[in-house]
Amino acid sequence: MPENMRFPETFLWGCATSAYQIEGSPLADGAGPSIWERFAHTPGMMHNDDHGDIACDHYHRFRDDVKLMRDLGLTSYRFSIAWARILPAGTGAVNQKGLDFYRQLVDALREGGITPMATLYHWDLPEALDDRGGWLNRDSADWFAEYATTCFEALDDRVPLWVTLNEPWVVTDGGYLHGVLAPGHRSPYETARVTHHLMRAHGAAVQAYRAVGKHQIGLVVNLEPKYPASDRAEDRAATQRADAYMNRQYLDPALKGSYPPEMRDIFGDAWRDWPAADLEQIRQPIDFLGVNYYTRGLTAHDATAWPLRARTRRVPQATYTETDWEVYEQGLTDILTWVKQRYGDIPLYVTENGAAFYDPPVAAADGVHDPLRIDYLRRHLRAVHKAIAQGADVRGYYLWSLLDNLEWSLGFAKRFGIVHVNYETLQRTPKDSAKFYAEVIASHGESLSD
Ligand code: PNW
Repeated sequence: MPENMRFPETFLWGCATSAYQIEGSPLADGAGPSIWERFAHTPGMMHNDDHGDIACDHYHRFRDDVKLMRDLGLTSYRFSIAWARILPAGTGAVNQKGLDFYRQLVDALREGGITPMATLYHWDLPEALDDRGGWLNRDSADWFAEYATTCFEALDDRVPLWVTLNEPWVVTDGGYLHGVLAPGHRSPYETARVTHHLMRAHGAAVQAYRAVGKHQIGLVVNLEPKYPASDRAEDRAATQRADAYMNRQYLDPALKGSYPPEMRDIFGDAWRDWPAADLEQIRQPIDFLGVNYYTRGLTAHDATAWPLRARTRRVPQATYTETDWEVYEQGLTDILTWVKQRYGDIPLYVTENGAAFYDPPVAAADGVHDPLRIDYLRRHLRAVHKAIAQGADVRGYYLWSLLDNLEWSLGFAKRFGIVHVNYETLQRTPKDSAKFYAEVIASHGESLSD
């Protein structure tokens, strides 16, 4: 007898996207430029010189995209709000047209019975704030709280689920350590500082929400369970550092009020001990935690890998996605149950999970066949079910992504969507994986039993 894969009746079935990756028209209707606007138009930063000027043109086609979501049977949708559409200079004057766009989107979702989850920061800091030091400026927490409050006041009557930050680790590692994401800096000193300022901003936004909001707010982190590549002591120590760096660096301050002890070992002088009052501000009770999961890290010691002295090992017999991530679904079960074990009972959402595999730029007459993506999704949805069976309080799953979109500096070449986008015509074509997901949703997961 196959195991019954039915999910709880109230489980939310969603897709996730982010503003700069899908909307296009980043400067329309009074919006200010963001750091991604600047980065994407800096020669050499983007694959194929791609940029978000048009992207999926969701800004003009959002009603059609909501129709696609209804056809899929989605019960929730996670999107992000572009800070510089709301506050073109980052602080100060509010741009009503920016708020109107998101209000219309949210109203269309609700008419379709789709619960909105809004992310306040998915990497697109207003350029005007970057010119004032951006996340390196200690005032950034206040800037963020001002922006967050503006959004709460305008939209909390119709948005029941809020996210402060998307993946602070990626912001710091990609944006300030390795320079592959905006704003493209490379400094361990900056990285350590930005981590702390992002976490303070998170805390400040949660505090602001308690003053004006009536629903739920949480944090989204990308987690990668780290496993030692061997039993050797140096591989085990490297695994601990990698886990501290990617996973505990954000969850420990948010949920326990301290940074992991390994941080100084990793960053040396660049790490600082922060004032206790800061840590208190960071540790605000949150209503849920969002977990983005793509892969695991089989970890080995490597003295040349700066500054972590650890590297993810390739697994010869494993399947890899187009972004070179090992397909390892057990890692999703492991990380969800690890969160419960380390941080206690907290409502969880899988706020992103999905894969880029090769799909042709133009859909064929009979659609887009993406069996590898279906296989990836089936394995990971079963892994979520397994985590629930083991006691993790998982309340929803958001597939990354609804549409093929701008995969940041990797450009449009990496396709994560279950709906294909033709970037010449902007035509949408649901892939086979969209039909697969619609069946999962319609059967509350029971179709995963086959
Ligand atoms: C996430 N990593 O980014 C983001 O939230 C999305 O905007 C993005 O499109 C999606 O995943 C797919 O990449 C990540 O290196 C980027 O571990 C890098 C990592 C994880 C997540």
